[in-house]
Amino acid sequence: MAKKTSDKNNAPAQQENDKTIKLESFVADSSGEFMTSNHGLKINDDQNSLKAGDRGATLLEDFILREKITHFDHERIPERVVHARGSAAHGVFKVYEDMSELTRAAFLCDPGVETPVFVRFSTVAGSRGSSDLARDVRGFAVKFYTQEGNFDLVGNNMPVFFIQDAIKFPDLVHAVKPEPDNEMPQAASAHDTFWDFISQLPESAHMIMWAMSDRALPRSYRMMEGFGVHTFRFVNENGVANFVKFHWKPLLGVHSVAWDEAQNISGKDPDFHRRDLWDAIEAGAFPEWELGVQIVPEADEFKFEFDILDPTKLIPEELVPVQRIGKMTLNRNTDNFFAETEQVAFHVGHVVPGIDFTNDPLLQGRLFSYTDTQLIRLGGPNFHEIPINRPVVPVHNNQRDGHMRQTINRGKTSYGPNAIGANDPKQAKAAEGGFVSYNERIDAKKIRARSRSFFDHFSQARLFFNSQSDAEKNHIIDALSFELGKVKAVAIRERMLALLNQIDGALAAEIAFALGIHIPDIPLEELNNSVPADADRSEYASLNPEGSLTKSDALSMAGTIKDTIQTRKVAILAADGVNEQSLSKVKDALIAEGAVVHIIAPKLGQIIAKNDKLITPDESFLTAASVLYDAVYVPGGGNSVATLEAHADAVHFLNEAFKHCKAIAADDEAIQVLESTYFFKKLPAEYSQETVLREGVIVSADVKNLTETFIKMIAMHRFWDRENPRKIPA
Ligand code: HDE
Repeated sequence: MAKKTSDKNNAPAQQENDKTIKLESFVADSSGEFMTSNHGLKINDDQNSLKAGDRGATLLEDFILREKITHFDHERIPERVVHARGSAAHGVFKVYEDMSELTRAAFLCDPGVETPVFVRFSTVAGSRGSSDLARDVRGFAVKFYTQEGNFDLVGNNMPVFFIQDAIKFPDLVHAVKPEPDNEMPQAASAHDTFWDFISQLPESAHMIMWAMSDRALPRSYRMMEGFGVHTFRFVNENGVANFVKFHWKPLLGVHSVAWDEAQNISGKDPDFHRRDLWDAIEAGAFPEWELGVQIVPEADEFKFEFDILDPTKLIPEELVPVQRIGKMTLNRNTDNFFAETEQVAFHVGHVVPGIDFTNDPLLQGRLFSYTDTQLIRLGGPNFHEIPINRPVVPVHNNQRDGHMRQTINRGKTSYGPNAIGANDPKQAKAAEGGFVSYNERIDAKKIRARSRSFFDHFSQARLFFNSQSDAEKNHIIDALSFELGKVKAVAIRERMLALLNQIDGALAAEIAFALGIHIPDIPLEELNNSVPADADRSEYASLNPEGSLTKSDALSMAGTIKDTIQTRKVAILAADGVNEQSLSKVKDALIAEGAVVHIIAPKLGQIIAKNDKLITPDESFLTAASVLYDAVYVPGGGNSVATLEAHADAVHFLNEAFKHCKAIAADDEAIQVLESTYFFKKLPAEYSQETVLREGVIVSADVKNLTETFIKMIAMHRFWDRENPRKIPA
């Protein structure tokens, strides 16, 4: 079987694994083949339908036309009701050490085992064709094809959720989706129905802080954390259970873009995240995450100030550290988007022995929803037979038939117990790998209710806000001011201010100022409107205790990994007459550090450098945009500098890069170009290297010094201090 290799930049081969080998048998490749009908008949004329005369009516007899058009008419399937917009890739996972003390899951017990994975990232609210850069939660769904069956870790890039009980999920989704009368706005929560719902539901407060934070605007899927959200259980060989929270920690750090930038990217390249993931894998820069776990012994279930079954709460890393237990690497792009990314069916209920559930009421509802939704989306009960969904281990049971059944089950018996078929397929004992549910004791009355232990709706929202850097706090304030500013009903804005006031008075005051209204005095007991008809409202009143932890560094992105420029995109602006030596030196140094470098010129074709060398630009100012890059460099060269200085798009490129707090470097010879920007005069006339570094802009006559400083600056990702004072040049 052919090994799939990457053809670009001598990148490492995109490796085979158990799953990709199995997928090969379903792959069709038409290279060098004759065209046939779906039934194998060779097609002679695919250009003309069968007609009565060359101008004549088309004949019903044309079975070839009918087959082709009919298939086309049925090409679409319903998009996912949530997480419709997604991108996926293949990869592998390996555990670092034997985890058998905690779990009997075989793929977590043997560091020698490499488990194939398929990972789909997504936005939540938008349709399939919507922009990647919507302000939204991101889905982070991982299918592990283990030797004990598939384990799906269907998580998000935020560790908590909007609601505490699955019964509210349809309401949440109806509220956030485009409004039903006019189907607006697309892929955005900034509208009345979303905030109307949220403003009645204080349990959403914590998640709202995450959703309004920079986490909702990832720079890349490759630079996001992932979270299982719910508390799950690990169960070991002896049946001993521990609670577990799952985390994914990206090795490139956690980084975001600015809101203004996100909105621009949505126009310039709505496929920005999809392209970024695809390009990185094609180039052999395989994205990596470490799998982390927080372990809580069963005996400690009630030791926290919050309920570990409440999905609006996280377990602060200060209280329970995250142990990194393995690494996932994505190393192969899909062959076919529909067959793989669209048809993949995740389900939180796909577990393996050693991993089990808790009574988190959101998780319990999800356990129903995921199979159910595939029945409509993928059209019937045999979606597990679609190649991407098949486990790598054989499937044997007495389930039969149904739409599009692929398996040809041999034998007379499709029931058990049976004697005719020697009772096969047989049940597996626990020791033989059979799944046995954790023996949790439940002794309770049947009741529709919410536990009082779920009613502290604000302390972790406050913990999150307090843990943010100043820049991150400003972004949250701006996001809420934007979103609530888009809300038309003043009463909704007011209710939201009352809610936010419970989180932090100064936060609410800033937003009230932006909205030009006062914070209404709604008592805490009256904030929760998610109350059963017969209930005493006071029983459903939110609580707002102080919380003993005031700050958790892990919740801020400020301290993330900032020592690599791997896969960062750097633009070099150049025109005829450019100084080729400095351009090439900087370019080579950036590439050596793993960055992706594009030369951008006034037009495509070739640039004639000052030393007469020909340089082929990757993009022109027409096809590129500042928002698609992480940093920009302007080399010297008299004519090039004069051209760029007079080129509105080149100056705009730099202005925008500065506005979005990106690293900027220029040769001393190119200083005129910077002088045409709005920001350069802001730098002290006598700039020292340190001052320049802090600002994220370096101008130097010494290419070596420039390159070293530039690389450090790019690794820092953004210079958010530059947002203050805020100027809008572009
Ligand atoms: Fe989902 N969710 N969800 N969800 N979810 C779906 O399943 C649902 C929730 C998540 O890339 C659907 O196959 C309910 C939390 C991801 O294919 C659907 C509830 C978390 C994906 C569904 C939740 C998620 C989905 C739609 C509340 C983070 C995309 C299509 C009880 C831990 C998977 C589909 C992919 C998809 C239901 C809440 C993550 C309708 C009822 C919490 C990443 O079944």
